[in-house]
Amino acid sequence: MAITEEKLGEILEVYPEKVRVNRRRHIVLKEPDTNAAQQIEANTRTLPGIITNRGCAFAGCKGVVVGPIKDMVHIVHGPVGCAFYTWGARRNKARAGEDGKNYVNYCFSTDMQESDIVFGGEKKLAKLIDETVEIFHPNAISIAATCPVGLIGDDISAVARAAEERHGIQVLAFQCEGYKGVSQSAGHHIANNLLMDKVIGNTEVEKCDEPYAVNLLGEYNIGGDGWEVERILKDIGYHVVCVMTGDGSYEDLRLAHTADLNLVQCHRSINYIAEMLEIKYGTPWLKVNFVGIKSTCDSLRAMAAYFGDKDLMQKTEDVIARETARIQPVIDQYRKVCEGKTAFCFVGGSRGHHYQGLFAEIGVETVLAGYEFAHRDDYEGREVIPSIKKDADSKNIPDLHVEADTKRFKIKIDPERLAKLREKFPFDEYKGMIVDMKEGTIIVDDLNHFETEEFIRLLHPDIVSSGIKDKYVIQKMGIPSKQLHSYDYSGPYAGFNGAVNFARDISMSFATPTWNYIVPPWKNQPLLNATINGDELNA
Ligand code: CFM
Repeated sequence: MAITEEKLGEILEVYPEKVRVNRRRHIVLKEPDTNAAQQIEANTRTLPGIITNRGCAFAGCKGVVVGPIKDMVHIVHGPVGCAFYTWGARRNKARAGEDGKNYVNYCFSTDMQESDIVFGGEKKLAKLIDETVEIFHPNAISIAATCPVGLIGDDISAVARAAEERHGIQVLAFQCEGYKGVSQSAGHHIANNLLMDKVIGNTEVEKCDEPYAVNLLGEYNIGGDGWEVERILKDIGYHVVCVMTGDGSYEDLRLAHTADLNLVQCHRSINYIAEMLEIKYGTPWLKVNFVGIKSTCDSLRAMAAYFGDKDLMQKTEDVIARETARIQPVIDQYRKVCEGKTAFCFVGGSRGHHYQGLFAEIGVETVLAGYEFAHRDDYEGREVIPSIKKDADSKNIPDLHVEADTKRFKIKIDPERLAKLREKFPFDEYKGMIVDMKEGTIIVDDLNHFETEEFIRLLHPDIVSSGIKDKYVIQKMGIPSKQLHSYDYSGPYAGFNGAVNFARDISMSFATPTWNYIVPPWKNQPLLNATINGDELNA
């Protein structure tokens, strides 16, 4: 059943009027004219009482952007629960580099107790830093502030400065208290600012000696995604200077200014660094998407076009031909199971868009999609950025002001050639999710649990891709639910091998006999109600 304004009205009817008006602004019914700009409200506070899937600023900073950097120790200054829930669950995998350092498997926390809240936790934090250096010898340390730290006023920056002097390594203090901002998105911004300010370029190294040097931004190696992307890039002949931040290292991050091109996978979490790298060092960025076969091929071709080298272009085509010939027959088999099915695709801030192409490649149509915490530009495209109104919450996170580095700024590509490439490829550009969605589909920002159930009842999707907070509610409704945050212990799903894994896992979701034991609610309800001569008819 397609969604109509009337049906939508019925779903929202139960809300009090103010809530109804608010929620309606977060929902878009895709209109036929794809050129007509459709506006959505995003990155504003979730209304009290609504059960949202969102996280907090601390989660976005420590859990998402900073946490995966493997040769640093990441200290959570706060209660142990904050540390635990931003540690293992995200599946950002890492292997030790040449120096043997990988602390991603450890969870570090000051484990604040009542007495620390009353008397302050600075001494405890300083002691933990000393012990950490003594036992683990990390290349650098991060301190992430949780809510109580901001409330009691512990000065983590002062503790960090003193520790830097004592130990001679960088200690970065992230003021990312959970309550700053409306979601984890605020934490991404805080993390981007400090990494840009203190880490990137903090080295004597001026240039990279390898050809085709790229940074991979916004790739967090969930389930090994980054490893599959790196496999492909290295096969073609690229040199990956650093990955931000999946399986990434502090040492590599310092060299990020030496790359010739920045690749942006997740626009939401890292666009700030991409922009600042361009201003400071003159490095353009390319919006890539390594989820889905076509998107992967498109991204590889855009990269090759940027470098403009004939051999590189040929190698790109060779790898694409070899990989697609290898995987397509396998995907085709799985497609037989999935063909004609429909999906909801609701994830955090970029995957709600990125996975739609991969779903389509296995024959699954996305009928509803959305983001937990994205901004309007992730829905409508970057051209709306100047028109996004600042509110008290967004003003809370200052923009870091950067200027061209007088010594290191370098034009990497002839501006005229870049302008030409822009006509064909998304350099410094992201057009957002809405433009890629079909007429009659629905886009929902900050989808909540009530609306999830109501849209499922109305649209009867065959699979819902979402997260742990709603997975089991959905499955109890008789619908397979695929976590696209953690991949349910599977993956990688990126690149060519990832596409095969995804096709296998999704077809398995459909093929399992489990669903014979659970009846979706609408299966017990008549699809048609009518009366003939006073008698009720149900069909
Ligand atoms: Fe970027 Fe992410 Fe996402 Fe994100 Fe996240 Fe994640 Fe995500 Mo979960 S950085 S916005 S804050 S792609 S943890 S790896 S899956 S919500 S869609």
